[in-house]
Amino acid sequence: MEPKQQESKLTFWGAGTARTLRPIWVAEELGLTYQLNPIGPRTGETQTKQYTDLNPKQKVPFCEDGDLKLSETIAISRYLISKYGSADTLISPHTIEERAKEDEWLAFIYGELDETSLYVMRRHGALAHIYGEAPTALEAAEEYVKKQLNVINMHLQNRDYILNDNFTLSDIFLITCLNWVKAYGIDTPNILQEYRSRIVSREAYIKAMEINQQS
Ligand SMILES: N[C@@H](CCC(=O)N[C@@H](CS)C(=O)NCC(=O)O)C(=O)O
Repeated sequence: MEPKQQESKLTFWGAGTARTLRPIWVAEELGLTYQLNPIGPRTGETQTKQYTDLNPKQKVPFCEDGDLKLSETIAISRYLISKYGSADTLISPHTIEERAKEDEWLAFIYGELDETSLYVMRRHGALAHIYGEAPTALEAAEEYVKKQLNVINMHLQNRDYILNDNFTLSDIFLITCLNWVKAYGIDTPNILQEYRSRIVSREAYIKAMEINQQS
């Protein structure tokens, strides 16, 4: 199947974080052409009037595709795949049941791993000067990360990817969190380390990492 035609000009805002990597990686998997404005969080670049008019949340990443303006990594990534994905690139699951399983994993990875634990570690670790010192929360969040990793570890015992045999958006979200886990030096079960090693050799990932580092 031919990749779907890209009609409008795609622009991303934001580079340099686990979250900004996601839309860039999706776009690379899909073979899209896009412009990147590699602004960073907490550099003042998200606080300008121009950017605040675009995204009142003053956060990255952000995506513009023609008239569509979109924030939130899950929404942006899903949109790109629904709009431009094909059987040769990345595709959303076909059936309602498969989509429900993808939702289940995305909600778990984003809700439990990213926001509830890794980002808590970031807020009260490297960003404690902004969000406050909270050593108990920091310690509890690390334990919480390990608990979630165990669940994923059990799930990946007999599978190559989160949704069985297909590389999907759930894997992109999980790898960006596993990179974060690695950077924090948190013990990671072997199965998850092997899973990560397999996926980070993808051409689109390597290219996206290079592009995301240009902040
Ligand atoms: N729920 C948002 C989170 C976005 C987010 O918090 N981005 C961080 C960088 S990773 C940011 O822009 N922080 C700046 C700030 O909090 O002021 C998403 O998934 O896109």
